[in-house]
Amino acid sequence: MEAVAEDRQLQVQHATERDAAKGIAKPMFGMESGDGVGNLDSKSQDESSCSLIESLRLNRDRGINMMPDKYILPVSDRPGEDLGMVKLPVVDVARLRDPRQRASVLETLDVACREYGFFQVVNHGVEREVINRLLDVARRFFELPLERRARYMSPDVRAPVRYGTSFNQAKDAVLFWRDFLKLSSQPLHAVVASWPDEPADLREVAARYAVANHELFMELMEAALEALGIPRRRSLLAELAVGYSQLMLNCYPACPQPELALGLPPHSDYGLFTILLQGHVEGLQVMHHGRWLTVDPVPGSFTVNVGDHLEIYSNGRYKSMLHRVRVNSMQPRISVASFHSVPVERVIGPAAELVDEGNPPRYMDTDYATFLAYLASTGVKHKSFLQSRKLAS
Ligand SMILES: O=C(O)CCC(=O)C(=O)O
Repeated sequence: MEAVAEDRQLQVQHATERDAAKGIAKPMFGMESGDGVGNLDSKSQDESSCSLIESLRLNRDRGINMMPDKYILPVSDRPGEDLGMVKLPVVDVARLRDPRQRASVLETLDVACREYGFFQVVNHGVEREVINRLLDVARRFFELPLERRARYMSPDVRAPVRYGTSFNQAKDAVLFWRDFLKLSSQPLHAVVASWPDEPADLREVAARYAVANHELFMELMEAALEALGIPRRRSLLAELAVGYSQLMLNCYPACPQPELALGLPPHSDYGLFTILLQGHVEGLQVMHHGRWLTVDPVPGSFTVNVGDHLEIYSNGRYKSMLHRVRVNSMQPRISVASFHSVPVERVIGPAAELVDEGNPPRYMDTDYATFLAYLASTGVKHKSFLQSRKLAS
């Protein structure tokens, strides 16, 4: 009963009221909002399998304003009623750096990671100019003509630079309403030259962002280890300094019938922490006490979530929660997710200090290769990878 009462407090606004309050913006990509549902012709079907943005652009040029069938989810998988916003705990990094306030911020972080698996980060020190320029250059990349984006298309989920569509395009029975550009960002000096050279400022801006974002990740990991009661893990922190890092630039075009589709399906993330930059358009929803609630895109803040690795490392104390992305008919949405973890060859399991007779290990050791093999073979839906690493209790 308490959980239900708490959930009610979290529901502050209904989506339609929020949309009305924000006003309507013109879509940048593709179709105006409309209510027709139908099939694309076969050429468009082929092209839309490479890029959602492109198939929407083609349709607009032909005056077609319809929801393509291949994006229409079965009724049971549709987003359903909007249940309102979640008020995530706020981790203030400026306060974390103040020795007098650190303990109370660590407490907030600990509660957030246990109960929500998510928190907002403010006063993080990443320059506003870098953040704004990254969102802007991401938008300009997705607006490039297809042939200039298509150079980076690859069916290989292991490719360090990859432009694609949906969630796991090769495996998705119904496609998700998203195009993405994945940029591996470790080791930065070695990979930057393989990033797209258009728009001309993409490499410079994304590299500046990647450095600042990784520094924030290191600071948050140090804090999380302290909150878990295992501070000063120098060897782990040294590994994280050269660990796995990747930027995922996401573009969710305006969708003519958002109630039938999702930008991303319910999933959890693989790494330790994901640091998400959202523009001003909402869409991220988190599972909280069995309900999908929307995260407010607080300008200038990051939304951080615990990944599967941190749930495993903390032996289940911290939760890698399901999240998904709703789309809307009003305007496109850009987000940038930064995934961070240990080096790809490193095996991770529950920390020895968090395991004893009363707390036996709850997860098998795992590594990135196992995850990628899983992703390539089955697609990652719901929490299935993490579930596959759980030991029977
Ligand atoms: O776009 C978002 O808000 C979330 C992105 C996400 O969950 C992902 O890239 O895995």
